[in-house]
Amino acid sequence: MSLFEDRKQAVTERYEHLITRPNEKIPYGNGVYDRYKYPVLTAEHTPLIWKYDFNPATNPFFAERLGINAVLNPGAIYINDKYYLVARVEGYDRKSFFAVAESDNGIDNFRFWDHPVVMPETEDPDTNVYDMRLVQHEDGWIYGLFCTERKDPDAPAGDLSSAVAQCGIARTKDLISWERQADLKSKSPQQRNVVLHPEFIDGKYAFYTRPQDGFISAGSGGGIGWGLSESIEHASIDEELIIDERCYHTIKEVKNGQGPAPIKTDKGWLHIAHGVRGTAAGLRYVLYAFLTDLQEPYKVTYRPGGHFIAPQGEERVGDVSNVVFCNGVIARENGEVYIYYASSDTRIHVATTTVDQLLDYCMNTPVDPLRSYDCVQQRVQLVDRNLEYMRVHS
Ligand code: M1P
Repeated sequence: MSLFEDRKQAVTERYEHLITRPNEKIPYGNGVYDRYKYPVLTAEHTPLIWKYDFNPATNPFFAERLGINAVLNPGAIYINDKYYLVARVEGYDRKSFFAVAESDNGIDNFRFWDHPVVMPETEDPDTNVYDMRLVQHEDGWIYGLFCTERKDPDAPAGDLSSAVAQCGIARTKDLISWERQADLKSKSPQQRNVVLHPEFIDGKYAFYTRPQDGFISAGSGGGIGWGLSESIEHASIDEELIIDERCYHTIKEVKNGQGPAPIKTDKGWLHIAHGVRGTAAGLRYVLYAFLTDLQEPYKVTYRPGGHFIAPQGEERVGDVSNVVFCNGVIARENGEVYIYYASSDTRIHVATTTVDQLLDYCMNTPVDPLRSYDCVQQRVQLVDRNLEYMRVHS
């Protein structure tokens, strides 16, 4: 066999084995959700035809021509009995693009479609696009809101890092053809982690936002915001209300951001978000959860303290270590919930749970009392209640 055929066969077999490998639930969990042994998508899951030239005349060594560096931060949606992820795929050249992968069960066997998404542009071309939030809106469209990043036009000469992040908006019926709308307008110089609420509020489109002063740093801004727009074709928010603030000495001290669109339940809207704090080893991103009012989704009703998911084991290491990030969740009508989170900006995992477990978590986890003394009191109360319960029931 030629070197070309030999390598092609070995690489193809390894790829097929990877994308058909069954996943395994890690036993015991924490009673809130279950993690799985294998990531659901990695750079290695991307189709070989995206990376290799399959013609031996032009690629005698069966060498990679266009590498993929990472697969992360997917939007998620369940349509016609299938689980779809619109993943952020990052090439070796650092540019991200979107691509759809589908699975029958949501926990393994995700397979990318042959072609990545060709996202139309506005008159102001995007340098980089990433982190799509998929929303089935009650207006009948599926929306994808994502970050569009461009070089800061006001950056001084020689500054090749400063960028402006804004919210790109596109809509689709089939995840194949996308209609790009105008970017969201707001008063904030930077907008990332913008999410469309699935229902109209007062007849308007409602957005979760994250106003920031800088591309990386919240500055005087930050927090999860909320705003309304008459139009989605030319979305514009005049007033942003901060509904979930950053807070000193918590998991969201440096910044935070809404994750996927919230899940509607009879007890309110269930939100998954990310919180960031600074450490000697750099920023640490964890996930947290909260519940908001059913009629007034901008009013937080329950704030469980601390993190909901934090990077663990191998999840802690990657291109941007010590990060978990979530912008995709699937809530089935039967109450099952699939949380898709990326670790360290490198790979995608799933955690499974139910709406009942998430509501129990939100409504019965004590709030962060913000001071060590009060945290001890909180724990002592739990210990005392347990000892009393065990005494009575022994
Ligand atoms: O590197 C961690 C994350 O950083 C950004 O999130 P945020 O805007 O909250 O800082 C995003 O670029 C995200 O993609 C990335 O995972």
